[in-house]
Amino acid sequence: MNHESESVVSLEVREDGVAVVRINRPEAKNALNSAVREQLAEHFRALARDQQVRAIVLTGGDKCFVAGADIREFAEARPIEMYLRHTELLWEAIARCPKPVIAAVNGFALGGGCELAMHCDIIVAGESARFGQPEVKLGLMPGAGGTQRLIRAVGKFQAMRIALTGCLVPAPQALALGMVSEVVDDEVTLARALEIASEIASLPPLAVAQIKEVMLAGADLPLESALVLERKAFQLLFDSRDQKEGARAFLEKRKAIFSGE
Ligand code: CO8
Repeated sequence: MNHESESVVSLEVREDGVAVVRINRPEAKNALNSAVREQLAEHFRALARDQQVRAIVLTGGDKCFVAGADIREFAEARPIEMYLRHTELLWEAIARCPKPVIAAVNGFALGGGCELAMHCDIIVAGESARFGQPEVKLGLMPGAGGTQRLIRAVGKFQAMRIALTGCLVPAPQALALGMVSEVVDDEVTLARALEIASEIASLPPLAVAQIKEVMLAGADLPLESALVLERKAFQLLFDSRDQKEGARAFLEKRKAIFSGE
């Protein structure tokens, strides 16, 4: 690692099975330097394997989600140097996380910060949050999925407008475009994300994991192949105890007790 080992990303695992990953670099608006990226990846890799963890909340705190990649770290960089950083391996740790990830976004989610939010499965935004892909203003372009995830989320004409102008997208507009899942008062962003995470954490984890995997993998497949994938995952769940318990509890008019198996 080519950075100081200070902790810029904290992790808390709560009793309800929700993990809270918090980026904490306020002096640089939580910009993603190599320390933040590596620590994020380390936490996500560990959380993916932790059986106690059922859902993850990713936040940058009350003031700012993430103002992008750290511009200082690539101001003078050359292409081979950028290639050798292999930051795609760090992003992959988040993209491939099998547990649902809920972003709690207050303040700015710009550039790599907007891309980071789009790596998540659900985005809760505070009413004054602002999203954007301003890389074009730096002579750059989105480099961590921004062109592709944005166009898939909001369609061609809004994605082009946002990426080609580098404009800021206020949270209510982001909601109308389908860039975020919910907009809430700034003070309750994290609480609402935790509430959603906690609800998911109480549900059968095998079903939750299959839904996430099939939705993400299927979105990039031809419909017929995606439907086959869905059917196979659906059938697989009939081997889980939680499926039997869910059906029996419904028929016996009682609350299901899920074991996670
Ligand atoms: N990188 C480094 N430092 C930053 C960044 C950043 N992205 N954003 C803010 N900071 C620093 C500022 O330099 C400043 O530091 P200092 O106090 O030492 O001068 C401190 O944070 C506070 O920032 P401001 O004084 O600018 O605060 P304001 O409230 O006035 O403005 C903004 C906040 C609007 C967020 C403003 O800081 C800004 O525009 N930041 C840059 C936003 C941006 O352009 N982001 C895109 C970066 S490029 C990118 O993300 C490419 C992603 C590709 C990913 C794949 C990589 C391989």
